[in-house]
Amino acid sequence: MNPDFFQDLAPPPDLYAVDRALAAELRWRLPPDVATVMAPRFEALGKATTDELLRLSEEAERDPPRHVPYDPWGRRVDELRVSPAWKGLKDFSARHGLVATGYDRSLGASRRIAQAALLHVFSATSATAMCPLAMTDAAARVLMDLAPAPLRDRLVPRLTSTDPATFITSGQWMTERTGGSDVSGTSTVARMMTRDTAEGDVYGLHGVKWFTSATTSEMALALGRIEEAGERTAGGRGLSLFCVDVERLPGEGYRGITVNRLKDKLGTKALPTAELTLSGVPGRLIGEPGHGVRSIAGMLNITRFYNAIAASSAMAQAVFRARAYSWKRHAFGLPLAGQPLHAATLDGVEADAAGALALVMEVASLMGLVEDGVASDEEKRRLRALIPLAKLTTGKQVVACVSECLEAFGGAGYVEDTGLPRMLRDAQVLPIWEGTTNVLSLDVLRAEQRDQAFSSVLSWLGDGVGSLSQTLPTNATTTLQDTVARLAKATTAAAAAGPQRLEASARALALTTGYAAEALLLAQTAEKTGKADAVQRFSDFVASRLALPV
Ligand code: MFK
Repeated sequence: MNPDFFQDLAPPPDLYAVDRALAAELRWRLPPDVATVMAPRFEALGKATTDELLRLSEEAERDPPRHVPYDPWGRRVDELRVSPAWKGLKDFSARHGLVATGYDRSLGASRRIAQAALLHVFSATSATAMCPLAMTDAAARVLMDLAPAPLRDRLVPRLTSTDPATFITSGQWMTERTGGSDVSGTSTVARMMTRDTAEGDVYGLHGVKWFTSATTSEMALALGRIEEAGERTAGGRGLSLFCVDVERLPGEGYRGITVNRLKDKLGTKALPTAELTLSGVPGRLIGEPGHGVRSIAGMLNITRFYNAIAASSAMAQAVFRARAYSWKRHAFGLPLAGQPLHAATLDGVEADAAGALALVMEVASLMGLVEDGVASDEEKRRLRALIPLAKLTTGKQVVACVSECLEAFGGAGYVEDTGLPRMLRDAQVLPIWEGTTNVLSLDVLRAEQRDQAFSSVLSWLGDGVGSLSQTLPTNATTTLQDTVARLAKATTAAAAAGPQRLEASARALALTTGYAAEALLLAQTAEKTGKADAVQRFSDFVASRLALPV
């Protein structure tokens, strides 16, 4: 062994160029005209991720946001100092149309698939700039669906702009000390300021928001409880949704908002996440008063979709870097890649990443159909359940996958200045943000009770595994069919055992369904593309996720 040898680490890759699972998904999911229009955009973004985006994100990570509460003379200024690179990331996102593509009608119902591919290529190298984009897209959707026309027409073109000079981002102010998963505990009150403006009724919001990410955004959607003549309706039914313009007053901080502090988070360090006190900041009512939870649920469905893409992207990047290392790193006289156990471990995580991406793409496909108004009732029901299922399943997968990839680097994976531990810290937010695994499992249960949305996923799984072609490996197909049959039986048994037992089983049922859905989609991708590597990913996924270890 040469004592002068130093190992090195592959930089984050251009996922558009290297992610074979992404290539396979795009091959069968995008119609030829959309594929032709999008190909140069995917290429340009992919290339930029390895230079401009990488430079910006590394600078933003090196120079995290700071809260400056007072100026040198003691005036409250509440400055959130972010790196110029954080602003650069926003401009980059606008130029590449990362939000706009989801609203580009020229791409037809495939626009969410095209957008998901862009975001998958972008997210893992974005220093969590994906988070404001998620809330921006979600705010655009909610404003399009529910805002008075003048408000919608003022803000939506900016939220979906491709021009950095006009592009704005949005926050989502929901979580409070008194209400995290259970927003019915929200204590922010909304007092009427001005009725019947062109943009709707304006209320002054008073309260404390405990987690507000991307606090440098120009606007936010916030939950509050309308108080009239000192009276408020308690619980979730008393909440309404408001649109807040976040304005800075020169030398005086924010209008009606005090920044209490920035959160000291485990990861996502480049992203400012603050606690805010609202003292009369004006908010325009969106949607019906008292239906704020239902209104913000439209936002959550989009941010959960982004959360799943952030997971698929982080997994793909981690796998690629571990794979690249395995070709360079020698041990026991061979590169790691040539060692059967190491190679099989990497095949398993690569298949896991492909499964996560396949589920993301299925959600994107259904979302495009629903937003275009061409989805069947069955597809709408399936989407209702697949969004939380995709979010919760990929949230669990990404932490396990990134952890496994760090292990593949040995001690280097545990050393800060390799940059690798950051991947694990950043991954850990994904099962938490926008609803934990348990909260989302219970959401699936409620979606079943209300709309039979889970049943619709089970039927789709049953039909899908029943019509897989004989050309796929029999072992894998049989294991998947057995899983789906066991899942259907377990669901019936849990439902028959009463509400307590059903609720206690919700997580196991949801995760098994998520994995089965990913396996089915990988099988379908293998069939549709006829590619040997896609067939291999299906087999590897079933072996690592659905089959017994021996
Ligand atoms: C990236 C870096 C981040 C940095 C760090 C961040 C750390 C984390 C910070 C956070 O706090 S993130 C936010 C975490 N919190 C959540 O995600 C909320 C979790 N809770 C839920 O998802 C609840 O299910 C929800 C609040 C949405 C609703 O619970 P409720 O209050 O029991 O209401 P309910 O009765 O289930 O639903 C009310 C209405 O909304 C119903 O419609 P109707 O008014 O017509 O009856 C529901 O059908 C509808 N609804 C609920 N969820 C829906 C939905 N509709 C469509 N899609 C959904 N998903």
